[in-house]
Amino acid sequence: ASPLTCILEERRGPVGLITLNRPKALNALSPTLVRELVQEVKRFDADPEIGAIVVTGSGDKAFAAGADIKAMQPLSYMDMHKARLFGELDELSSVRTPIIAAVNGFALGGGCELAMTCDFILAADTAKFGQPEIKLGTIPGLGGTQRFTRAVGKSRAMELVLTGDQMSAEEARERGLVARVVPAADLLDDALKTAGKIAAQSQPIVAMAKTCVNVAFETSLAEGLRFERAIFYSTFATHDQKAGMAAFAAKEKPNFKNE
Ligand code: CO8
Repeated sequence: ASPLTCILEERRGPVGLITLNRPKALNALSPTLVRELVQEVKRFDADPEIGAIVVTGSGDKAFAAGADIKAMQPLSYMDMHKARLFGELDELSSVRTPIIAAVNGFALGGGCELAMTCDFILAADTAKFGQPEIKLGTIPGLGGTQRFTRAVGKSRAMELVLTGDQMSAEEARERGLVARVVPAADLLDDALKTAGKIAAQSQPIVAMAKTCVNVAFETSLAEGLRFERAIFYSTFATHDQKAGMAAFAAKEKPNFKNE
């Protein structure tokens, strides 16, 4: 495999840590960065030792300040159409391992969209979210008009997409875009600890729970409830449900085997 040039990846026990690493461009997304990111996420997903993934940005200034504007500026419609810029990000939707975005600093444009593509967001108190594409004469192209609107509601999403203004971490928490806000200095530790808690559970059961929550965004309530019930029943065909409930009754820690 060729060496990584735009991201760093490391293992922290059962957690895979990926750091977007183009600090001079505030970790702006380039085709290489996105290709490497998706490749390493998929590698962690295929690794039975890894139970959760954290994605963060290098430095304390930015998670990612968007797609690389300087690289995009000269592209034509046909360039965009043919290149399917950042199309690999669609592959993240088939990843079973939970992905936490640990957002330090700016998450703007494609950076905000990448964070929203993850399963949930933990934010530093210094984080800023926004879809500023309108100020560049374009619009969000990686889900910003869709996921942002579902997360914060139509009115505020419309205001930010049309003005390009930013939202604070605290507001993002109040509106449900982020799960929690933590002091910037504690963000990575907190994200790794949270990922560790998830990685300590049964991996197949975690994947089932993740799928069910995601279905809530894609179907009617009645369908979603039926889907959840079927998956709930199916957990009773696993070793780990037996082990988890037996351990509770015995006042012991469960020994999950991921089966
Ligand atoms: N692309 C390229 N370079 C960037 C980007 C970016 N998105 N953001 C920052 N940089 C660079 C700056 O050019 C600067 O480089 P240099 O030192 O060589 O001049 C360096 O990073 C530091 O940035 P600033 O000096 O601007 O730092 P400030 O603290 O003054 O400002 C901001 C920080 C507010 C974050 C500012 O940099 C900014 O506004 N950045 C652009 C934010 C933006 O508009 N993002 C949206 C980009 S468009 C997008 O994401 C579309 C995605 C959809 C793709 C769809 C594909 C199908």
